[in-house]
Amino acid sequence: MAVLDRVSSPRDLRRLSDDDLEQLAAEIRTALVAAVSRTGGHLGPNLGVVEVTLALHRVFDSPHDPIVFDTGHQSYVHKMVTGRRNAFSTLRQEGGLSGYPSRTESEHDWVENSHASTSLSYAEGLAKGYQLKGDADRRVVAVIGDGALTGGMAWEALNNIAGQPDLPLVIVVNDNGRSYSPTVGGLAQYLDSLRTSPLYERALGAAKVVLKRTPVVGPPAFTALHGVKQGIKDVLAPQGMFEDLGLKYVGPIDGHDREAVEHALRAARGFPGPVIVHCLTEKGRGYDRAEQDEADLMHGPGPFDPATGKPTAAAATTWTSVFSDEIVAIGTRRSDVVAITAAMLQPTGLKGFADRYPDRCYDVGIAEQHAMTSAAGLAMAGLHPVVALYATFVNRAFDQVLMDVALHRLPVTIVLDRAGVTGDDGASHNGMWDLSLLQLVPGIALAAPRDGSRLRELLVEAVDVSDGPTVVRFPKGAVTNDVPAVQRVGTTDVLVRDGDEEVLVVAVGSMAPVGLEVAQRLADHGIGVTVVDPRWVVPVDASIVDLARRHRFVLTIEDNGRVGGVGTRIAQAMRDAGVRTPLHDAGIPQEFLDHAKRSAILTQIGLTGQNLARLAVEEIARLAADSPSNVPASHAEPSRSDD
Ligand SMILES: Cc1ncc(C[n+]2csc(CCOP(=O)(O)OP(=O)(O)O)c2C)c(N)n1
Repeated sequence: MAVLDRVSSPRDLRRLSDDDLEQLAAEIRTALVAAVSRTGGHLGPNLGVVEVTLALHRVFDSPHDPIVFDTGHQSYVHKMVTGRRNAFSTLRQEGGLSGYPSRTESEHDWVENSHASTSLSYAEGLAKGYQLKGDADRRVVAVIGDGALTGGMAWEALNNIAGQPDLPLVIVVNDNGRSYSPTVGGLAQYLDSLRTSPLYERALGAAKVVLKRTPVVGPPAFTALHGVKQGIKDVLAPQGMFEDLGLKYVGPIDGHDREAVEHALRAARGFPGPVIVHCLTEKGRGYDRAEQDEADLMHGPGPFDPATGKPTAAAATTWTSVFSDEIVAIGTRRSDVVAITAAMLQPTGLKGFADRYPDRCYDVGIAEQHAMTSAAGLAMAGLHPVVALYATFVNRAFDQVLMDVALHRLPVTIVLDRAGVTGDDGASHNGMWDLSLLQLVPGIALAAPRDGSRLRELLVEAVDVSDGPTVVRFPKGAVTNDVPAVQRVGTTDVLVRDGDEEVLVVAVGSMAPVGLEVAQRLADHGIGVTVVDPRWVVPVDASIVDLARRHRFVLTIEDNGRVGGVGTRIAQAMRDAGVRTPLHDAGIPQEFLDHAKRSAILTQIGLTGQNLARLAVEEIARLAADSPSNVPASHAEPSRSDD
């Protein structure tokens, strides 16, 4: 019987022998590769934390002792040993296991995350809360990667933790030297100095022997352990950054030596204050395709063949790759264009630009806020920065866009990939807030390209703007076929003009194909329809208001939250101009959407041609009923034949 089959809760782990535990680690790795190769998901990060996770669950009493995984993408092993092993065939599938910790799944999952660098703040609050309530026997653990440790929130939390020397809190730094790409910055260099020194390698062997002999009960054990490690650390890293901050430090420890990790954790558990346990791990450990993965494609691959590591789906031209090519072309023409990524060079498509113009491309770590204000500084210096983020992560930098970029009318272009429903990664990865948030910013211009040609065109237009921020947002995945315009009015493309001016469909960006389907269905019902793509959705183009005035009903369709979205903004512009045409603003309901395929979610929330055409037909029928003389008789009854 596989050892994994004998583990249904962390308690079972504590009964296993060393041999069983070694066997278990191997079985978990096999199960991880098998599951992720079928469903896609986070592989490299999870292969790297197998021993650390086993050690954590043997030393701490989850869920009584909360274990908070930063970002949460490395929580699969934790899920496997907390009773969810048999559900892995449903990973990231509708109704199945989430790719991140999920409170509805298990009492062992304390937070719902995916946005990085929050674990230390959660942990600090939990520990402080238990302290206040007198729950002295509870220990709180945060597990944070060297990548997540580059985020500003982590530093804010460290500052607060360091100011509470009697706060019992264990911070496990899972240091694999990488975010997606190698982690950047001074902290990374500091951690690297601990990791790579040959002195450390030699000292580690000796230290392990001492560690394993150290009795591990309470503060004295910590002191003994710490003394040993202090000696090592001082040789290697005289600056002692963590200790200078006032935090106890244990490490570095070989994160694949489960026994050594356990010893360190037990010592840390017994210490009555905050302790950093620094574990060195290897991303992708145990699966050669992930270990030799310089481009870090195994960080979060789609379905792949485990034998070759190659994706099983045919490669398609993605929105990201169109952006990637165009930004290189722009960079070639414009030496003032510089690019910034927050630790996502490859995923945001900036790798090509970085290869071509290494001096003009900056990876700032998981630091969206800093990225934005640094862009403001670059713009003040006379450059035109392009900050490439996933749409969901721009939420982090709202104040910086508002006060640091826009207030100074600085020319910064923000490129948002993964805008709209992304689906598989669940609630926090959907890019459904950017248009609502960013349209609050005075002087900003927001573009939503409908296809690859428009993405290229709008990107060029965006970097040509010299007074204030511009945004270009587009969805995840394969780029759709180009949708030609029949006419351009103002900045707006007219895609369809069919029959009388009855329904005006304003299709935002990637919703153009849905708009076209609505038009086709309305035409089938003999209803006149105009479909437009505003291209620049903010500010609202005057021609949209003019068109709205001439039509009987306006339907806006956007892949963004309905509250404060483009539809609301157009309705407001219409009201301001005295245009009373009824408007329906179709978009994403203001809810946290469970993970599922994008197409399934769009259907579920009614963002389909069929549903929206029915809505428009019904509206035209209602208007006809209100004033029959204005509408051809053939429109009076809505048809439901295509329900
Ligand atoms: C605020 C934010 N920005 C960007 C990301 C995208 N992201 C997910 S994992 C990751 C790298 C995390 O590195 P690290 O913490 O070292 O964990 P590892 O994957 O190396 O185990 C990044 C940048 C994110 N999750 N949150």
